[in-house]
This record gives sequence, C-alpha cells and structure tokens, in this order.
Amino acid sequence: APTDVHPAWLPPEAFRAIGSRHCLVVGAAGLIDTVVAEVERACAEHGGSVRRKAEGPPPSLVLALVPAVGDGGPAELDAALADLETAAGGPLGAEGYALARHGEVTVLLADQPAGLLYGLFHLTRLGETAFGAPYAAQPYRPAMRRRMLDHWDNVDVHPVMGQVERGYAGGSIFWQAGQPRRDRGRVRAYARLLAAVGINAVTVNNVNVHATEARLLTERLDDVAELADEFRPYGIRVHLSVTFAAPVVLAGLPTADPLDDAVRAWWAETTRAVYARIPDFGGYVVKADSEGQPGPFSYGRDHADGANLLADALAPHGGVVHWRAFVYNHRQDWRDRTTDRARAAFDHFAPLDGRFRDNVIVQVKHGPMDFQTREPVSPVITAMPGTRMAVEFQVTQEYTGQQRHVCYLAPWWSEVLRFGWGDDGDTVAGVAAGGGGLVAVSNVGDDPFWTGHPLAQANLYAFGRLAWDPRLRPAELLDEWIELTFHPDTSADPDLLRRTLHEIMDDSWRTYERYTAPLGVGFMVRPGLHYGPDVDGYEYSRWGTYHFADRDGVGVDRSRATGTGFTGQYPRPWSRVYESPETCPDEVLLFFHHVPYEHVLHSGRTVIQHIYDTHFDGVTEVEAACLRWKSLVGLVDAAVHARVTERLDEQLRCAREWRDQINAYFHRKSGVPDAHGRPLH
Ligand code: BDP
Repeated sequence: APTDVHPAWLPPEAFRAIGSRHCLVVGAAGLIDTVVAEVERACAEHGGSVRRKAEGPPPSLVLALVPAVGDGGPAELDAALADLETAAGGPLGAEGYALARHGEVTVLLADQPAGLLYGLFHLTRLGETAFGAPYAAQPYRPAMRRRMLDHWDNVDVHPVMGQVERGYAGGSIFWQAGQPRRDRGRVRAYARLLAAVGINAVTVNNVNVHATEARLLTERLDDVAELADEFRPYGIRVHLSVTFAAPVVLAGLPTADPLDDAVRAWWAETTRAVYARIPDFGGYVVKADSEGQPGPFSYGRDHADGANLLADALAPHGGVVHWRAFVYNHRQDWRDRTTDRARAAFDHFAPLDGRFRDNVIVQVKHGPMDFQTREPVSPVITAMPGTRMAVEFQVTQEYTGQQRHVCYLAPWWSEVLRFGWGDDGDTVAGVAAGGGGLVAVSNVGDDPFWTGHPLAQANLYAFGRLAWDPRLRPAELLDEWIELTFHPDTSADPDLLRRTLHEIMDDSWRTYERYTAPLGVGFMVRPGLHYGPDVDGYEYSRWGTYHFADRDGVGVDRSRATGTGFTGQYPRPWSRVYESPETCPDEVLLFFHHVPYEHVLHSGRTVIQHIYDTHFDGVTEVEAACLRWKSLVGLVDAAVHARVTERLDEQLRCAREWRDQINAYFHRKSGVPDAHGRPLH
C-alpha cells in the first residue's frame, strides 16, 4: 500500500500474530495468490515463514499456521481438518470458511479461494487470540451474497455537485480531471480494506449519470476495466451506473423505449462488448425517472419493463441490474397536502411485484424518504415477496453531519436490519439476505484518512461487517474497529484509549439526532447543502419534505384516518402501531403525526419540552466528546488527533447553532417557555 495512505483497519500490527508464525497455504489459483502475498508480506515484516503447496491431501483449500516448519505439518493438522469438515456440516460455499485451533495449530479451511481470503482477514481481527487456547471448529458464511458499495463519483468535476456527489472526503480515488487516476495504488489499497470487511462489489460512478460518465459503458470501457483489474485480486466485482437514455445519448437511436427491438438489440450488443472486455463484470445500477434522470415513464412503460430490458441484456453473462426504487415527484406543489413523498416508492413498485426477471434487484433506500437521521423502515421492503431486493444505506454522512460530526451509524443500521413484521419472522435483514443483499453509498475519497473525519472510517467498517453478518452487535463492531485501527495495546494507556473512543462514538448517532430535527420529522437542513440548520428551508419548496409546524403543533399526518394514508402501506402490526399517536413510537412520532406541542410522549414529556431538552442535551454531549478527545493527546497519532480536534470544534459550533435555531423557532411558534427556564432566544 502507498505510504501516504492511512492504513485504517489494516496497519502492519494487524498482521503481527499471523506474520510471526509458520504458514502453510494449500491451493493454487486465483485469490490464493492474494492470500499468499498477504501472508508473505506479514511474515517478511514479523519473522514468520510461508510454504505453499498447490495440492494438499484434502481437496479443500487450507491455510494452516503451525508452530514449526515441517514437510507435512504436525499430526494435529489432520485432526483439525477433520474437525473443520465436521463443523462445516456441508459445503462452505463460494465465500465461507471454517476456523479452528487444535493443539498448537490454527487452521482455516475453505471450498473456494475467496473463503480463504475472508478467513485470513478474520485472523487479523482475532490477533493473538487466534493462537492461544484451543477453540472448537466453527464455520462462517456470509448472510448476504452481495455486499456492495456504490460510489457517487463523477469522472469530471460537476459544476454543482463537485467530483464526488455528497462526498466529504476530497476527490474521487478513481477519477481525476476527467481521467482515471494514474496512480492506482490507492485503489488497490482500498480493495484490500474492503475485502477485509467482506465487501465484494463496487460501483465506480455516480447514479446521476452525466455525459462523460455515460460513455464509461462504451468508448471509455477500458477505464472501467483498469479499475476491475485492481479490485479483482481482492474478490470484488465492478459494477457501472448507466443512464437509461444510453441508446439515445450514446448511439443516436431515436428512442430508449424498453419495448423497442432496436433498443433491445443495442443493449444486448453493448453488454456483450462489456463482458468481452471484463468477463467478471458485475452488472448495471440504474436510477430512472428520479430527480431528472431519464426512465421508462417517458415511453409510457413502467419500471418492470425498464429493469427487464437491462436484465435480459445481462442475463446471458450472469450479470445483474440494480434498479433503484428511489422514484418520486421532486416537483410537487407544497400547497397540496395530499401528495406524500413517503408513499411514492411503494406506489410505484409494490404493484410490480412478480414482474421482474430473476436478475433484477430492486434497490430500496432503507427509509421511505431520503437517508434522514431517523426514519421508519421503508414499507417497500415488506411488500415485494416475489422480487429480489437490496437494501440501500448511506455510509457517506449526507444528512448526518457530513463527516464533520462524529456519527457512528451502525446502531441505526442494526435497528433497521432487525426490524420485523408479520407472523413468519420476516425482517429487513432476511429480505436482503434472500434477495439482493446490502448496498451502501461509500464515504471514501482521496483524503489522507480516506473519510475526511478519521472516525468516520468506523461506518465503512461496520457496514461491511453487518452485510456479512447482520446479527453482529454495533457496540462490539465499534470495539473491533477501535482495536484494529488504534492498536491500544501499543499505546501508553490502552484502557483509557479504548474506553474514551468507545464513549465518544457509541451513542454519537443519537447525540446527533438530539440536536437536529426532532422526533423523526426530518430535513430542517440547508437546502441543497444538507448541512446545518434551516428549519423552514424546505418548507415551501417542491421537494416534498415538510414539517408543517404552526402555532399549535408540528409533524406530518400520514395516518389513514385523517392524513395521507401512508401508514396503510405497512403490514401488521406496524400499520396499526403507526396509525395512532398513542401507539406510535416517540422517535418517529412527527414522521407519522401532526400533534400539538403539549402532546405527551411515551417518555412522559411533552413534545415541546422534549425538543428543548434534547437540544440542550445534545450540545452537552458534544462538549463532553470534545473534552474526552482532548484527553487522548499523545495516545493517538498526532495527525489523527489534530484532524479530529478540528472536526470536533466544528461539530460543537454547528450543534450550538442547531440548538439555538430549533429552540428559538419552536419557542416562537408555540409560545411555550422551557420548564427549566433556560434561554431559548
Ligand atoms: C439524495 C442526494 C442526491 C442523490 C440522491 C439519490 O441528495 O445527491 O442523487 O439521494 O440517492 O439523498 O439518488
């Protein structure tokens, strides 16, 4: 990896335990070369040794870390392998592995090379624990088949959105000044980081496909192929965002109608050429009929027609199309209180269930609006049992502090993944696992720390780990990340370092929620920018994002009884739970209901007092985080310390601004004073 790049969760120390041992790698092809290279690099650093055998006695692939270098390895190896096979209880699959420590040997077993690679990174997470007391053989298989990151990177710098749309970590790591970056060491280092958390698919360009980016599909395909070459050694497939209008804008066809024969032939031929150049190409990502992007509606067709067109072109090559469900009217009349943006994705997509080809993955944002700090789960996820679905998260912190604020998002993602309904044990994680997996918008750029805010790396880390296993606990993932990234054991005060980082980050999403828009009402951010408070910024605009605050109350009535009927899109029990303000959970009350300021929450507080209290508390918590971080001077890398200090200063300034504007606004609207007499301005 290039030296100017922060090693994130793969510093050399992470490989000490592996690299100080004698390693035997059994297996020949493909990603096994990567495993061998990783182990060799670690051993060169830490004094171990590597032996490779193309074929082993068992047919499976093995990485054995043995106490001494002998020809066949110790007898314990055979015993361990037998245990592993039994524990696996069947095929480990394309990416699974099994791990055991038997006597003095630690052994990884996999059916396929990718499994061995993921197993190797598992060892980096365990460190010396992997080589201590023996442990029983255990299999690990990913819950989701596809674990994907979408990059909203533009090849050219876009006049409004910059190079990376909603990017807060500098320029693109792929593209620079309209061309692929010449130094691709950084892409390779990124691929390695992603593989270490289990990511296996990446989209290399923005879902809003502008003119230059459209041509990546055809005349600039070589640029994509070069990126695919960097990702391949780490088991990551490259996908491309394409414009639905490609036949028109790239080939001059008179139409992009999905039922037109010439259009179908063009996509088939274009896709054939893509696979001729990139045989392991993943597929297409499409944002259609959304925020100005072209789509099938222009031709009187629906989204199943559109998605199936691309699916048919990809099918002979084993590719998939990720078709986004983020479709809504972004030019609505704010005076019309019956049009509800939250309803849109369901209204467009749920009726199409059962009409999509097998290689269509409908990609749904996890909430019905747009990556707010708090939203309910999108009902679309519950409503399409006959469709493969991927759930989309946003690792880049567009609405959650833009990598200037500490905001560890895994607790929220975990809540979303565990959300369940009906009588059959359905959950969001289950839908994703049974269909298209998890996708997230990446937060990485050419910033030396990858993510602008060094602590934002934890979000990328946790996303990958949750996509592998959605049952993992966010607080434990945080500790895992702290261990790998900061190596507290090498610091002067390991406990202080561990504890303090954990305290700053663990509840930081809820802290952010406390000082921003209250009780799930969302937005209240500066239009366009989406950073900092602007309570009425979107209130009289065309984007469909309103809070309806007046002198009596606040919130959006989405009930069936008196509102937009959105609650009716949920299955039981949620359709009933959300329908009434009495049963609706506090944290999303204003998403579903317009209530008086004096409405009493389940917490026992009134809405207005809740707003005041949480806004004061949120700022107090940020002040505490600043002090905690100060105490880490000398315990973390000086450059990291300086960067985080600078970000925390800005977070504190911004949190105070939020507190003052929100409290003043609601005080003026409601006329209700603070029960504790604090100044509301
Ligand atoms: C919104 C972003 C916008 C994206 C859009 C999307 O503000 O930049 O293009 O999502 O997901 O949150 O397509």
